[in-house]
Amino acid sequence: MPAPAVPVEPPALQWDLFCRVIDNYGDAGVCWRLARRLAALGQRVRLIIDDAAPLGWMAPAGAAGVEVMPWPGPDDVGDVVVEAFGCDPPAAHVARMAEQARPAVWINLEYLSAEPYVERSHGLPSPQRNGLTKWFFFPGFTAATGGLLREAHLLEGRAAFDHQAWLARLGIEAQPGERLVSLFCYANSHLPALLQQLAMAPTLLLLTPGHAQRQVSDANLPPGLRTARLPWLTQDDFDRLLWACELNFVRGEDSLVRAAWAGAAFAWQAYPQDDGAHAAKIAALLAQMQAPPEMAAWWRGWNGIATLPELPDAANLQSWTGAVQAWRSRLVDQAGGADLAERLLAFVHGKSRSHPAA
Ligand code: TRH
Repeated sequence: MPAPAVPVEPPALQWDLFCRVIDNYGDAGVCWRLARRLAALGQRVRLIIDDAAPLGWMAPAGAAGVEVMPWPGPDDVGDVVVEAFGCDPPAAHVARMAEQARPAVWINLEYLSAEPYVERSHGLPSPQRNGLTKWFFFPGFTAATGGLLREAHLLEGRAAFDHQAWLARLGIEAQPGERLVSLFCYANSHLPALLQQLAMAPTLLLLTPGHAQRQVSDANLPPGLRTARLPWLTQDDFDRLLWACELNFVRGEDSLVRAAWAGAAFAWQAYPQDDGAHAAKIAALLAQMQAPPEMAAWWRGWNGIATLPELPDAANLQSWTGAVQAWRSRLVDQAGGADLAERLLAFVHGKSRSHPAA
């Protein structure tokens, strides 16, 4: 009788992940999480980044299997080239890619959105003038997209998390009966109103560096509200911050995903765009989350699209928490539980096979 077939693991690929830091921290944040996740899946990763400064606080310890390199990166070409957010790898690197007998799989990792165009565009080829093909890979919230980054055992870690011990390490102590809320935001004219609304129940508001700390001063806090100023946290501790709070205010792309995994009530501030494109992003995300109407209304107000309603009290905030947790379950279960890195790996293996040596 023939021996049963042993599944053969494909060999580790060399990934070159190109990142330009344009604005804020999402570029570096998403690329670092992807690099680390691919390395955890046994891949070899070079993260070529034009400004590595944010990694100094996000990931001071680095990660096994990830080499951080300054732009323009290496002289050789790996098996996979990922350009984050259409950042265009250096021309010399693209020229070297075009000379390869077996071209690298070239991926453009796009921005995250819940809008319908994502499913239509995910996985499409973009033929280049030099004969190469660049593939669009869209993160997203459905099985027909590239999915979301989620580390193995993240939710188990979240379930076992001891928030009091973690807060104590940061020197933060909530008073009895005080709820914990985190704030990571852009400039927002509704902040004074938010502070008033939060003060309706005893609250300790944890302020991240930058916009949140600049806009909230201890001098004008309503009674009932206390604040603590956080240092820049590592990405892992940023996750823990969201786990420690019962209500999180997040912004941009990466912290939105982390708020989903945290499973606590949250409000998202989209990066405001002059053409108002953020309104469609918010509407699509709320629909995808199946957010209850009062949550959707508050989010719209927070994003300056409608009047800001009252924040629900703790009992009514449960409907937000329930919606986030139900959404999290749906996200985790889809595509056989594969996260973005696993879906990207499978996509790249498919393209390697369908693109034999030229
Ligand atoms: O910094 P952001 O606002 O970035 C955004 C998004 O990338 C958006 O897509 C882009 O269009 C816009 O910039 C220009 O928010 P985001 O995406 O949540 O990234 C923040 C990163 O910083 C995230 O990886 C979490 C990390 N972080 C820490 O690691 N420690 C901290 O203390 C804080 C506050 C954040």
